[in-house]
Amino acid sequence: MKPTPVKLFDFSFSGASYKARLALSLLELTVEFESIDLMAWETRSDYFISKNPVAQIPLLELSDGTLLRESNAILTWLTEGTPLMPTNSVERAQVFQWMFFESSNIDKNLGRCRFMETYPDWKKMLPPGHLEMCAYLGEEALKVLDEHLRSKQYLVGERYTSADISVFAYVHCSEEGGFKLGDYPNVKAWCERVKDRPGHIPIDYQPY
Ligand SMILES: N[C@@H](CCC(=O)N[C@@H](CS)C(=O)NCC(=O)O)C(=O)O
Repeated sequence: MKPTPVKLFDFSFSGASYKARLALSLLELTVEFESIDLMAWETRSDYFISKNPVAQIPLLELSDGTLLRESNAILTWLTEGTPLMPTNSVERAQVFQWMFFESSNIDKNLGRCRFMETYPDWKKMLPPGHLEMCAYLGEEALKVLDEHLRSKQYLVGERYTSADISVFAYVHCSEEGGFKLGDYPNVKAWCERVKDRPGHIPIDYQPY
């Protein structure tokens, strides 16, 4: 029997955690939430590291005791067997293609710029030029996305999938990191379509 999700270790500001929070809402799944305060270094506490040695949220606890980490793996597991995850092998591969792109090109660039602009004290921890490189690579990622969405409503197979959830998480709030979505009209229109989906919740919605 497939285990059920029971608890999400989460933090409101975190775009990675938002992917899991949004999928749970879209799928009408109720879980317990435990806030792990990034700014108070709670991800580095002995309590949390005993659950996730990588010291990162999100972390999803399942009814059989499994602890699942990595937002895109959590998203894949939650949406498996639902309309949010295609069954066609090519479309599934395309969902993963966008999730890997998200992890390497979006989270690392748009997500990092948003974090550093929101908490500028942390900028001193970065090597010189690092944030400028993230800003440049973030624009490159938005260009790829905007071109893809020129003739498409959603990222894969013309319907809303977990690829859209994954990529939306850090793209829709990228203006907080200094990006201008007005420069990417297809991305901006896609963000509005995603926000209109039944069950959608904003990133700062706190279910606890
Ligand atoms: N690849 C991971 C990244 C998760 C991640 O970067 N989590 C951040 C918050 S958004 C975190 O927990 N940082 C705490 C730390 O590094 O101490 C995923 O997608 O889940």
